[in-house]
Amino acid sequence: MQSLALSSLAPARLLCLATYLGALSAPAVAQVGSETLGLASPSSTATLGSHGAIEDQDLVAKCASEALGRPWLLAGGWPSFVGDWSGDGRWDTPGDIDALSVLDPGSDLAPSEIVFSLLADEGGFEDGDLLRRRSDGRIEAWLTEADLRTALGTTSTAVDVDALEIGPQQEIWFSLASDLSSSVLGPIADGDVLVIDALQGLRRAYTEADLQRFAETAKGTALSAILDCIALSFDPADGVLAFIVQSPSDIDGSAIRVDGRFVAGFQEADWGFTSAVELDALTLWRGRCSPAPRLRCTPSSLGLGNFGGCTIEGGTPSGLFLLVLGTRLGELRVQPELGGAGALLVDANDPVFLSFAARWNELLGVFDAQGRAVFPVRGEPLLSAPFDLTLQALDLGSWSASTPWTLRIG
Ligand SMILES: [Ca+2]
Ligand SMILES: [Ca+2]
Ligand SMILES: [Ca+2]
Repeated sequence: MQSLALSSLAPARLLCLATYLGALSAPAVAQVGSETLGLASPSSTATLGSHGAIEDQDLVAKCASEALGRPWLLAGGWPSFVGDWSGDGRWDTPGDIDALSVLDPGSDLAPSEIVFSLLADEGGFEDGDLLRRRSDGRIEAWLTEADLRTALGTTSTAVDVDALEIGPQQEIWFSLASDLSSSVLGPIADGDVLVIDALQGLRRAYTEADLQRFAETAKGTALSAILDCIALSFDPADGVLAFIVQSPSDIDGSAIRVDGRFVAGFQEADWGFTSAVELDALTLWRGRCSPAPRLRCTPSSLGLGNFGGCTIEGGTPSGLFLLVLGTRLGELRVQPELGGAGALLVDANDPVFLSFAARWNELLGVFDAQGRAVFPVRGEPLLSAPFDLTLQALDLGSWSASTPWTLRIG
């Protein structure tokens, strides 16, 4: 098994890893068909079988054909996704993601194609802002809460988007976290589904009572009050809108269609959570199922000179992987067909990345027969401490990027 220590990786000759990677061609894998893929976030900490705890801000992924969900972006990966949005020099972790949509559902997923909303104001953003990660690694408001207030005809600052789907014409399907009085639509319930589009402006697509009826049809029985609509997505199989409700507890993780059916492969039990779970964010799209190898390091904070350990699971059995490290965030898309997490999150012009890339042959590792690899890391003063380091692994056998992990050094 490959053993790696950052202590052995002093800057040396400059050989650009991007050039090296560009010279590699993607493996000639058989073209697999597309299917329904999903990303979701729980509303509070839940347990996903052997994957362990999934927290409020975590995103789990699932293909319709998979028996269980799996981690995609965890608390340890988020800092490499949002960077330093609080401006204190350290990368940050959002508290809770409560709405999520893929911007371009016609493609394989890359992180810059996700729009999301926060449960609470943080990082200089409002809980009603719709946020997107730019390809240069910065988070921007794709649509601001102020824009929404204008569209809704309200001056209330209590506008929190808790369900989101961006439609094929970039129209915004959403639901609010709390009831609101709108000068355009009158009273709006937190279970109503609203739409803003360029032609018609704001309209109410479905009422909370409509969703109650659809949920009861899907379940085949009368239900207690659904209380709230907390996630929205079109079913990519045929474009029918689907939603998740806050209650009752046995369907608050299931995607229910407005024609009174469940989305195949995305009922609550299909995710494989082994504790009670409520999914407060969901997005479905159609693409190639490409599970990302999962990278984790413990501890996430390393004092200078201290050792920690990293594990990759879900890699190609007995295949090669290449570790990619950097201290500046960007988006190094090696090739458009890169699977797994869909992109490498480091900045290709980061001097620390380039110094590691110069010794890429020392960053090669081998997965064991179970597709697992374990290696040590040591906190080295690559920059003046404290600083953050992002790590990803590139599975050369499946040509997929692992989930990111963030090491806080110093
Ligand atoms: Ca959440
Ligand atoms: Ca929100
Ligand atoms: Ca709602």
